[in-house]
Amino acid sequence: MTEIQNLPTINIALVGHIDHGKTTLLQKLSGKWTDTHSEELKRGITIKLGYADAILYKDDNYNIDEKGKPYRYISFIDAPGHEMLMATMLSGAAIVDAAILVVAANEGIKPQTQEHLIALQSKGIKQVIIAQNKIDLISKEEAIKNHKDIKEFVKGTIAQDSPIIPVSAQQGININELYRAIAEIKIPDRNTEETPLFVVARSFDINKPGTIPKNLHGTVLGGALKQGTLKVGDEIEIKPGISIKEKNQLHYKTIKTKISKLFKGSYELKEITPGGSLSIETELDMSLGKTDSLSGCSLSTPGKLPDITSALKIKYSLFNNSKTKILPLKTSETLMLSVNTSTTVGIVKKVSDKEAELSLRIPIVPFKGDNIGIARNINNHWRLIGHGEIL
Ligand SMILES: Nc1nc2c(ncn2[C@@H]2O[C@H](COP(=O)(O)OP(=O)(O)OP(=O)(O)O)[C@@H](O)[C@H]2O)c(=O)[nH]1
Ligand SMILES: [Mg+2]
Repeated sequence: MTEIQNLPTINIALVGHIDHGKTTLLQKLSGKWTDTHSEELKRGITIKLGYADAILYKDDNYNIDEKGKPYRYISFIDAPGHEMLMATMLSGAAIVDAAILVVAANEGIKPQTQEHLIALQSKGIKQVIIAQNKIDLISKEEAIKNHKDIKEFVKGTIAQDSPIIPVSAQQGININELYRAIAEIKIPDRNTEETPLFVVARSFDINKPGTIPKNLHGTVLGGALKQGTLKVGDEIEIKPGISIKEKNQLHYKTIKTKISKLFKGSYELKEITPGGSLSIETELDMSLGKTDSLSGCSLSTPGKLPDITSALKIKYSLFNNSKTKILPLKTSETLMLSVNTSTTVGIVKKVSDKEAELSLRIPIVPFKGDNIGIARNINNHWRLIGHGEIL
């Protein structure tokens, strides 16, 4: 157990265009299939974030078969590729340190290959590995051509110097090389002394039907600890908290509770520090966290979180490059903003070419300097057009 706590830990998201093989690759990397919801199985696509943890061992090769010495603890997050699920993908990107961008070699660069790379940038992620997948479907010449296309595509982006690793997720080809690249990702400095800050990406009820009341568990919050340390027994505060409708207006009520259990993946721990997919079991009534109702919230010890706000001032830049021209932001236009694991919609009140002030429909917990993804509604789809920082 202490071994788990002391293993260097990294959170990695799998991102990329729909059907390019993220979930299949994650299954090979972690040994687990993360698409489990009935709708996901029926449609063959990922809808919610998937979670799978693995311990990487170092022997002659890196492996997850317990050969050699434990080297790293990895929490993988599987993101959906469907264009309508970009907000979910962004919330996943908010809780990772690095990403694997999956590109199916037989299809090449597609709209969400590009959009997800931009999303990583908007979340401040700098470490990217590119998995050139489905190489079993193409010839050597096509693979070389696709490799060149990928190189061209990443020029001038955060993935400019990323390794491009040819794999077949389905056939299990070259997964070792991917493990090696994962082993080489630099683990960010973890700050365990600062005020704790946990961002919630999901909330759920873990009780089985028919559990007798005295054995009932409280609401569980899953996400990432960005800084600090949390211990069993700690008092915590959750913001914006629960929404209450009064006279047709939504109000938010901060929640106060206590930590009853802590988990890193499926391992129960007495305290947690940053790194890994973490879950906090609270003393809250289990009905409060049902169906992700608390996802997007921030959590800390009481009195430490900033007041929630519906008025936001940001500094921003648009993703203009030689291929895409993005129209400037306009006053009165509606934008979708992704802040940590939360998504909100805001109306532009004031704008210059570098800064903007927005009025938000759902309030956020504003941390100065936090990254923001900015999306605009284009032909009924939210498209990422820029990124910003809270002022
Ligand atoms: N031939 C071949 N097929 C693959 C490979 N990897 C994945 N597939 C197939 O591609 C299809 C899509 O795979 P998924 O892993 O569900 O793709 P995904 O990227 O997770 O899709 P979304 O989550 O919906 O974005 C499935 O039928 C897989 O069996 C591969 O390396 N080779
Ligand atoms: Mg998938």
